[in-house]
Amino acid sequence: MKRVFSGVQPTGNIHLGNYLGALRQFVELQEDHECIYCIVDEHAITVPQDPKELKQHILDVAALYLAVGVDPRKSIVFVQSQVSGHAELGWILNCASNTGELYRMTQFKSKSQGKESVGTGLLTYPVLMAADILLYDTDIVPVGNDQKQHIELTRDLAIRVNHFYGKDTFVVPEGRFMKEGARIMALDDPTSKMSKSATNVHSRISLLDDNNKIKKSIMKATTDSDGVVRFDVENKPGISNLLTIYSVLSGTPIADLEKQYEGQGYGNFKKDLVEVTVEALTPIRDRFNEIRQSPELIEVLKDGAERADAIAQVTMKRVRNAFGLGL
Ligand code: ATP
Ligand code: LTN
Repeated sequence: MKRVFSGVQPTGNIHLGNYLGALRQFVELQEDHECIYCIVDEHAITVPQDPKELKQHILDVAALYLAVGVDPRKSIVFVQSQVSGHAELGWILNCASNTGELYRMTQFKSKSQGKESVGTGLLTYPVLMAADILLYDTDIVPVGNDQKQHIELTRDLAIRVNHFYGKDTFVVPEGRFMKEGARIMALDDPTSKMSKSATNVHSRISLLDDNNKIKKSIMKATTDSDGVVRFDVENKPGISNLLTIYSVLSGTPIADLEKQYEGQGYGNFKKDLVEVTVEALTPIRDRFNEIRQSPELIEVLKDGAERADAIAQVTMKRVRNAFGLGL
């Protein structure tokens, strides 16, 4: 069975972008792959976090994994900081990377924009991500489009190390991206991606938003003035983004939706999208509330960390040996 690894940062609650771009794949893949899903708390501290809030967010994201359908009997679910191999391999890979390739990362460029000095973690963060992936001899990494460049870097590092230290040091992984939903855009600005950390709460729909908030955010969503429900990312990015969300959540092809709303303007379309979204998210929210309270959640994460650590230790032994580290 091929091995799958992916992670989500506990920097806030999972939104529709995370769900449609990444988590939907997590659930699909666990049927016929060996899946490892991580809550990457060490990534979250690349920017300052409130320690109490971070602890809560870790459990929120874990509960959301399970609420969307990740099954701990099929997949390993754990918290990154509970397996020390991530930080250790992160260091080793730092020494195999060069600053030039890290400065080129578009996420680093946008997060450091205009600042004279930024946290070192923000620069070296993709190396830790590479460590997360390579630590488990991962074949497939299900992620959103925004992570493409980081996956490429991971592959480059694996190939480079294999070249210098032996071709069997690392498995070279591949990214896996959805055809529809790999890049859900912000509702208030369809030219930038929906994100957990954007300040405007109406830029995103969190999986835990109540029905009123969902309605407000969708009704406020930026569209255009020509009032035609048509998919055209270049000229009509707002309505195209909403069409994508509608299509994926309802399972209706975009072409059918265009026909259905022909000559109707955006009002009806948005109203129906509110309904479709509420229908999709209500059961997730209900399951979340149940799981988040349950003492079993911690047990799942402890058991997951143990199983992950067992795999990680085998890799670390091999990697230390390849690099000539230790006795
Ligand atoms: P932040 O805004 O705090 O950087 P984020 O919303 O980008 O967070 P992550 O935890 O970094 O969320 O990402 C988790 C997964 O969700 C990744 O696989 C990422 O590619 C995917 N993802 C994030 N945003 C989107 C989006 N707008 N559309 C599709 N997939 C997304
Ligand atoms: N960098 C990712 C989160 C992340 C990840 C990973 C995804 C950290 N480690 C390993 C896949 C595999 C992000 O910011 N979205």
